[in-house]
Amino acid sequence: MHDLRVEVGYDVLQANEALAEKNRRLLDGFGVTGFNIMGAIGSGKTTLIELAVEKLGDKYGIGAIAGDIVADIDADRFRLHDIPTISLNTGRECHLDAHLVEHAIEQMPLDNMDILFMENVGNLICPTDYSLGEHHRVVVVSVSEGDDMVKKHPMIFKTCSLVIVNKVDIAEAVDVDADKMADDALGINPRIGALKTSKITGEGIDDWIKFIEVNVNARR
Ligand SMILES: Nc1nc2c(ncn2[C@@H]2O[C@H](COP(=O)(O)OP(=O)(O)OP(=O)(O)O)[C@@H](O)[C@H]2O)c(=O)[nH]1
Ligand SMILES: [Mg+2]
Repeated sequence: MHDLRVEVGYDVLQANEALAEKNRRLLDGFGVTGFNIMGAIGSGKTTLIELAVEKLGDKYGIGAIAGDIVADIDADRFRLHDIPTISLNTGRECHLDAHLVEHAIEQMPLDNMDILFMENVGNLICPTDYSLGEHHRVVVVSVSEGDDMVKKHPMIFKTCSLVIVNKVDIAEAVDVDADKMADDALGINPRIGALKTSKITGEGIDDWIKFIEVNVNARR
């Protein structure tokens, strides 16, 4: 019984990986760079995408997928920026998967896009094993989650090229060491890039924008 469960899980992940590869090839064909933005609930994923759209929207065609259990709240925030947006509600599932994203990108104007932000469901565990067809994986944590948050959820940090420690403007108020959170991520994955950011002070936002641009331009 136990073996059967393991095999089923493996098959599901294999099938997802095949679909993710199909999505990636589709994005490649249109020269679109995909970013899978993962992270804890309320850590600032939507905010960081909005800031990127504000700074890069004149220069690049940007589209967004808003993944949530229910509701269109994040999708509506993206739509306010006048970018093509698809809302994906997962129901009881705590992550997006390649099949959902396949249907979303079918509806997007890929020929007018350079960047696709895929905001995953707020969760540091479930999205880890499910590739969406992205080119880059970013994980957002914030100081308000406590400075042990990274060490408690090591797997997701192993799969990402960038960790963003957000809301550093309130680090002192919540008595959390943002540097420790970044160092913990580097301890888990020495190749990960680490940024500390704040929408309030603007700290690190230029580096976030630079990360996006460098990776988009590298694929042109
Ligand atoms: N103080 C502070 N608040 C922030 C910062 N970034 C985001 N917030 C606030 O944190 C709250 C959650 O931000 P969102 O961007 O919605 O977070 P999210 O990760 O998209 O949330 P979910 O999609 O619900 O998981 C909002 O009230 C933001 O205004 C920051 O740098 N500093
Ligand atoms: Mg959000």
